[in-house]
Amino acid sequence: MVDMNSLSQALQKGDRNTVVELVKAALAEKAPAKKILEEGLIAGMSVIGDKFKKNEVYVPEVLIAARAMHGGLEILEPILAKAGVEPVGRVVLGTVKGDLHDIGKNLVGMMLRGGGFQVLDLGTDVAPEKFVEGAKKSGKCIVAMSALLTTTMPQMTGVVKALKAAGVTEAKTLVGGAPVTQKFADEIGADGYAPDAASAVDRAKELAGK
Ligand code: B12
Repeated sequence: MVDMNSLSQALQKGDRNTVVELVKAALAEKAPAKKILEEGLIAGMSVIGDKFKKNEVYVPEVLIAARAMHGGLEILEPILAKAGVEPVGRVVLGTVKGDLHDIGKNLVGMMLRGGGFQVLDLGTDVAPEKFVEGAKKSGKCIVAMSALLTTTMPQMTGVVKALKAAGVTEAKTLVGGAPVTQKFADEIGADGYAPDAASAVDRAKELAGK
């Protein structure tokens, strides 16, 4: 029997090959895909998330663990989709208009996927209307915005306003990026702020009501 803890451990070490092998072996033993996802992959990624918050691991370790996670998810996703397993929530993610920084955004996206969210990544330099379009497509979702420049932070205000103007009331907004603060989030009327990728998952879960 494949032990979910060894799968979690392999993910934490960033050992993609072992993760892929163990996921395949667990499926061959008829372990439910949801269990493999929750007790193996998501459990491992949340350990990495906690360590990242405490500065016990750094960006490269998170990226390697996320790559291993991705290996496992590729195998599980079609099975989960067929079984109709609902994601924890949907996130429309992007770096705001005029801003090309995407390392932090990508990390946030990886951790959110690791937390069981379905992520629509719109990339960088995303105009408010693109966020609105993505949110309309996704229905009940979280619009997550990243900004690394003080000059592009005001774009977040634009997105919050554009969502309201378009009547997209089902979408919550989450903001982050090095210059962004809780105070700024409050000022622009965003629903949430998180200082790092691991906390982003906690906030997103709160916003999704999970
Ligand atoms: C790498 C980098 C670049 C790369 C970007 C490559 C890429 N693909 O991303 C390049 C070289 C392209 C670049 C360009 C520029 N850069 Co630059 N860049 C950086 C640098 C060194 C690191 C940013 C980074 O990736 N950090 C690592 C990640 C993991 O951290 P992070 O982004 O903060 O993300 C974390 C959190 O903030 C949070 N988070 C991030 N997004 C989100 C979103 C949500 C929803 C949530 C909840 C959380 C969250 O979680 C992440 C993970 O924990 C910073 C300096 C710094 N130390 O921050 C400057 C910096 C951001 N850049 C700066 C500048 C000025 C520029 C340029 C204008 C330079 C120029 N004159 O051309 C251009 C602008 C280009 C543009 N239009 O965007 C300034 C910004 C100053 C300011 N206050 O506005 C900085 C601070 C450097 C400095 N000290 O002057 N840059």
